[in-house]
Amino acid sequence: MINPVTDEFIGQRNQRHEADLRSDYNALGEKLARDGIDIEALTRKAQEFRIAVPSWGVGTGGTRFARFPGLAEPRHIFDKLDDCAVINRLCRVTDEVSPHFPWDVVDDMSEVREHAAAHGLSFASVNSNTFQDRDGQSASFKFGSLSHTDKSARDIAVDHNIKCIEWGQQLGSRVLTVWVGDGSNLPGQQHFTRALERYLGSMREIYAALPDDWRVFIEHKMFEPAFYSTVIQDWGTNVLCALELGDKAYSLVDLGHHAPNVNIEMIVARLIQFGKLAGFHFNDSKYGDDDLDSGSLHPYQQFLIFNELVDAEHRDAYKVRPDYMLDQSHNVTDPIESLVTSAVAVQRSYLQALLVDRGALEGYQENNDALMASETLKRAFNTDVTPIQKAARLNSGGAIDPIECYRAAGYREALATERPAVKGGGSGIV
Ligand SMILES: [Mn+2]
Repeated sequence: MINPVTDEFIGQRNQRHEADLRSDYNALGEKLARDGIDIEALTRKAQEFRIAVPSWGVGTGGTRFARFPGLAEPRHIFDKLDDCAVINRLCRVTDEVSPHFPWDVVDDMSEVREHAAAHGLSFASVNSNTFQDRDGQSASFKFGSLSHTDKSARDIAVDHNIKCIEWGQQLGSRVLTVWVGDGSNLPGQQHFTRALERYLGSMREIYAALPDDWRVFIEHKMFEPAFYSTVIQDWGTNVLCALELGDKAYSLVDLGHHAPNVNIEMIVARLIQFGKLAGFHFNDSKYGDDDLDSGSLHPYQQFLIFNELVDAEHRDAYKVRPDYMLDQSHNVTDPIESLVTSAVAVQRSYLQALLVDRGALEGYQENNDALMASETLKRAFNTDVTPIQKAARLNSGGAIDPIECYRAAGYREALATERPAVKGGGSGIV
């Protein structure tokens, strides 16, 4: 394939920005030093930060109404990995890819692993898809999958999840993420308790098939595709199921899968407290969607979530560190650009949370100084950590200005002939 986003090209573009970066970095370093914060230590933390990208995220998404293909969209998992490699080459924090099955299945999965490895990529959690039927499937998922009233449909869904584990093993993954679209559209359509019992019965079979070093992440979602009720609708049902299944089951938080205005950072704190936080699907949301770019709308909420995560790190409260992943759909932007800026936005929240004066905050909390407790968080959030992020990328071989670099390289234009436009395809709305 043709790829103009080479290390050499990135290096050339960086030369235009290095003097400005040095000046901004030194100024921020002096400011932070007055608070006893070492900018070099923060830069190392920025370089160590990692967030996985979803294989489905690099395709152009759609809505329930239409999908407008972009230029040189990926045609299969190998093209998707090529795009993921470009994302990582630019921002250097996304060296893991989370695949979706059966979308990303090929006859010989070792080819997928080798293709990824050649790009320096490896695999995060594998995601099972039981929200659509395969060609010729003997029992439909129209009325559910793992919780279907028909055992033969449940069996197909269980078998698929077990196959996902096997494909994941071939890719070197160690986590299965299960999200089901099961639910109902009309009151009375489904017996809530019996549906959840059936779900748990299916999940116990999948859980029993997990290798010793594997975990299963349960993902809840309030609505969509079912619009009256869903079987795993919120974090409460999620964590009850994770507790029911056992030590290898954890609860995943997708930021867009809650009711509007829900205090997500508090849910995160609760899941950490009881050792059940799996990790995140990061995105942003305005109404009922789960697909906007991370940090594009509620950067303070994202910061408050990271405040809980850094607090937990500080208290050494994790049994297992949570996994970070982006899960968004890009209808009007180039997915590579959105995923790069979103990875940078999540990394920014992490760095801002590292700036919180935890000793001072605890003192204000103990003395019930509400205003100063809030101001302590605001002070960290209002610090512009951009120079740290740019320096981290430069140190790691990435682009100081990744979007400018990507656009200058002309990646899509270079691939336009090799990857002709196609209609349809998965919209990536999970
Ligand atoms: Mn998700």
